[in-house]
Amino acid sequence: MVWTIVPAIALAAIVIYGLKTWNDIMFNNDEDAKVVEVYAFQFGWWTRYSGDDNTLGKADYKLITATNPLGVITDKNIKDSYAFLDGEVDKISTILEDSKNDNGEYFIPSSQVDSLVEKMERYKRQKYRIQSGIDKGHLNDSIYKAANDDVLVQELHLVKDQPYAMKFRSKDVIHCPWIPHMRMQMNAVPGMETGFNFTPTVSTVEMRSKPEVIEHYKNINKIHNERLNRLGEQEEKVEFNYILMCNKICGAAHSNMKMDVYVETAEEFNTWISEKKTIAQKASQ
Ligand SMILES: [Cu+2]
Repeated sequence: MVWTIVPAIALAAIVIYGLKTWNDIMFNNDEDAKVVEVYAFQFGWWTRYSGDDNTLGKADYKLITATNPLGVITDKNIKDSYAFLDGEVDKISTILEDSKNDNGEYFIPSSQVDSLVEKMERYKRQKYRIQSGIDKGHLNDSIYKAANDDVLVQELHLVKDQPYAMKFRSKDVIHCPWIPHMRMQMNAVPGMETGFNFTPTVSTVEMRSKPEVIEHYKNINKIHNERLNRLGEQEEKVEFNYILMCNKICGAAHSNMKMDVYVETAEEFNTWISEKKTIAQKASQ
């Protein structure tokens, strides 16, 4: 009997404590937490700050273009997508027209015609889906206004002791944003949003002044510069930096998925972010 009751109580305690911690991290509705998105793609990262409204603008993969890597929904991005899709359709129909002889028959293989037509239909469908599901016409500016003050960058700056609500998305395959020094990671899964709450408590500068970090980097610099000397290159100093990297084997350049992370003072952060353009500012250029 005692072998049943004692483990049962012990396990119940562990499970309840674990569940409480899990809920604190995953379903934390702290309104002071700043919302920041990290977006994964093969092979790199985007960081999106939610701006003064602390709300990320909506996004949809159908709007992803070279100039809108996260598919953020704004009136301009919708129009840009139409222009891109129409352009692709025009290009293909020109190729098809130019592939006909004087009798109006194709002189290229029919398999090639089929694949061009298929491609063209795909672009048309994509435009139709944007028109029917995303584009709300003159209401776009009010419905999607949360995106206006969002800021897109490719590094992660965090304010020390500021609570954050991190959001993760992926463009293509499952990635795993991981900040090893903070012992935190979360899968970024295509088609859904994941996230957690956390508060960075040790700044980059403080980390650099820790004896064990100094000792560790002394060694790194020694090895690094021995190598540079061997190669006949200029010596350099490597300093501690937090890093966010991918912890899921996601493809050939998986190991390139690194992004610098800075934990700094609010003043430093504000100076840094004030030099970045918001989505609305970029759109009006
Ligand atoms: Cu990855």
